[in-house]
Parts: sequence; structure tokens; C-alpha cells
Amino acid sequence: MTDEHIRLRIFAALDSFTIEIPSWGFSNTGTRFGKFLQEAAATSIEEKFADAAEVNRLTGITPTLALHVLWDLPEGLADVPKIQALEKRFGIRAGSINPNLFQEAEYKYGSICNPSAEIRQKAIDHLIDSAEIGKALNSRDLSLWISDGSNYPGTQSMRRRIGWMQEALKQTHDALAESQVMLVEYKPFEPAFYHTDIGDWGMALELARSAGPQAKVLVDTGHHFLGTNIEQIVAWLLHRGMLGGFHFNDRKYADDDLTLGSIDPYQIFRIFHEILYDQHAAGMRSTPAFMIDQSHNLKGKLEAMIQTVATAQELYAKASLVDQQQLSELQDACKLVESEELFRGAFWQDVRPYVAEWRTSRGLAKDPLHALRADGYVERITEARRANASRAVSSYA
Ligand code: LRH
Ligand code: MN
Repeated sequence: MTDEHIRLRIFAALDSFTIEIPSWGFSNTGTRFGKFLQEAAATSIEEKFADAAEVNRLTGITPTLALHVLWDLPEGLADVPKIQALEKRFGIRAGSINPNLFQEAEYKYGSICNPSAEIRQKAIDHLIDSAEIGKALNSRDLSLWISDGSNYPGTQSMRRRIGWMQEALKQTHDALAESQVMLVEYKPFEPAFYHTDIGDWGMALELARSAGPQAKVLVDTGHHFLGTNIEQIVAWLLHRGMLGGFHFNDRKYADDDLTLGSIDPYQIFRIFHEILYDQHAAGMRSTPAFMIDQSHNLKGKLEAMIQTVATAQELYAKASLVDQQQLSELQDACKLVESEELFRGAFWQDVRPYVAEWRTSRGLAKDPLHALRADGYVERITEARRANASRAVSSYA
């Protein structure tokens, strides 16, 4: 492939690539063993929007901020005008709406899968309120992670819980506006350690299909047992037209929520390949939501977020270099080494000079990480937020 050909492919790919960042990526987060507070951490929704605006100013590809309802809109619908004012002030739109059904005491034995009809109804009310917040904010995705499950065999009926869950997701689906999409996220374990009601992609697919046509599956890259072929799951969901989106992060062991591409960048490349192949083969643009879901416990929050966005951009650029037609011919001719060399060759290609060129051609910082360090934003917020930092509360984000 000529230099010019590489540039054209990468520029075309990057012109359509945006990724959503999570409000909780800017907050103090930790593990069950502790939380290392950072003075520059965001402790208010204003500060989360300000940080998101800085990331978007430097990268140009993060126009939306994922919100977690109880963390970012504790007053629910009543907080919508405040969010709308922040959207205007910072030029960042509210992205996916993420209900919180995993921290309140009454959800100890489950939320929408709880044996108590009263507790299930409370959970359903929160899901429907969250859908109403999405409507009011004109946000497309209602992103559901249901942490429900149990810790000991024989202590809960997995069968009856399926029925209760289907009923709750149906009611939530039917409360959606036509333009809304309900994303069903699966996770094999944590916080439950025996069974999780939405434990894998098959369960999420079945639940999404029984909920209704506006329900799709969300793939969090950290929510798979080691050895799982995640891009094969992506291929299946694309094949079924049921891929709603991604929570990108990286991990060595479990749901470690580390920065994308820090452990296995080839994994994300293989996922992007399946999406670009889908566009090539199906000719139409499938629009899975690209979102980041990470907790930056040790790295500086802004640095980690910008590093992640830049890495995602570079991996998408690499995947855009795979000549899909040529690869399909080599694959179907079972030319193993040739097809692998073509596929991996794209991954080996150093795309950073082209990505930097694309950035400057769009009036953006050539190297956003370097620009962050140069513009003193982190120093300014550290100064401004130092007083708050010591008062930081202990909730997850
Ligand atoms: C659960 C999860 C979910 C979010 C949370 C912050 O592990 O991936 O998507 O709600 O992280
Ligand atoms: Mn997630």
C-alpha cells in the first residue's frame, strides 16, 4: 500500500471515529482494598463536564459524556436543567444514561431479579426514570448493567429470576422513545460470585430480543473469562444485527478496568476489524456505540483518558488498513500465511505519523498528551480542587 493510500484510508476512518468518555473516569475510584485520592479528581458534575471538555478540546473526538444516574443526577429528572446548562457551557453533550441498581441496600438480593415484587418495582421505576432522563436530554442510549446474582448454590432460583428480569426489561423497553436504544450489558461475575443473572452474551442477546426491537447487547471488553474469543462474540452480534455498543478497557485477569490497549492492544484491533468488515460486507454503517468504561485508580485521570482516546484512534486507524476484499479472497482460498501477514501487517503499521497529520489537518493538537502537559490544565484544577479533595466522599465515583 502506498503512503498516499495509507493516508487516505486512515483519514477517511478517523473522520467517522468518535468515542464516548465516562463521567466516572474523572472521579476518585478504587478497589475494595482502598482508594488513592487525587487532588485533581472531579468531585462534582461541573468538574466532570469541565474535564470532558478538555479531553474533547485536545482530541476532537469525544463530544459526549456517559452519565451514571445516581452519581451525576442524584435528583433524577429534576437535575436535567442543570445538565443542559453544563452541556451549553462546556460544549459537551450528555451521552449514554446508566442507571444505578447496584449500590442501595435493598438490592442486596437483586434489583429487577429480587424475589420481592415490591423491590423489583422500585428497580423498574428507576429504569423508567432513567429512560425519561434520556428523553429529556435527547440522549440515544439507555445503558443497563444489572449486577444481580447470588453467592451460593441453591440460595436463589435462577429460573424464576429470568422471568422477573424479562418482565422488567420489557416494561423498560416499552417506556422508551422511538429514538432510544436500550443496551443490555453482561458480566460473568462481581459483585456476585456464584451466579450473575446476565452472565454472558447469550443471556444478554436472549433478554434483548425478548425485551423488544430497540434493545441491543453491550460488550464490555473486561466482562469475559480469560481465553474468551471476544471478536467472535462481536461477529455473532453483528451477524444478528444486535450489537449495540462497547465499553472499552483492558485487563490481565478480571474486570480490571485498565486503560485500553495497555495489556492487549491486538484485542481491540481484532474487534475493530470485525466492525469494519461488517461495514465492508454489509455495505451499510452499523453504528455500535464506542464508549470507554475505565477506573483510573493510579494514573492521572486526564492523562489516562487522553491516552485511552488516542490509543483507540490509533487502533481504529490500523484496522482501517486491512484490505477487506483482498483478505476475504485469501481467507476463502485458505492461504493461511498470506492472510495472516495481510491482517497482522496492518496491526504492525506505525500509524502515529498519519494520525498526528490528521489531527493537525483538523486544527487539533498533534500529540494531545503532550498538549495536555503543556497547557497546565491539570496544575490549574489541582490548585482549584485541592480544598475539595480532602472532603472527597467514599462512594465508587
Ligand atoms: C460494571 C461496569 C458497568 C458500569 C460500571 C461503572 O463493571 O462495567 O458498565 O456501570 O462498570
Ligand atoms: Mn461496563
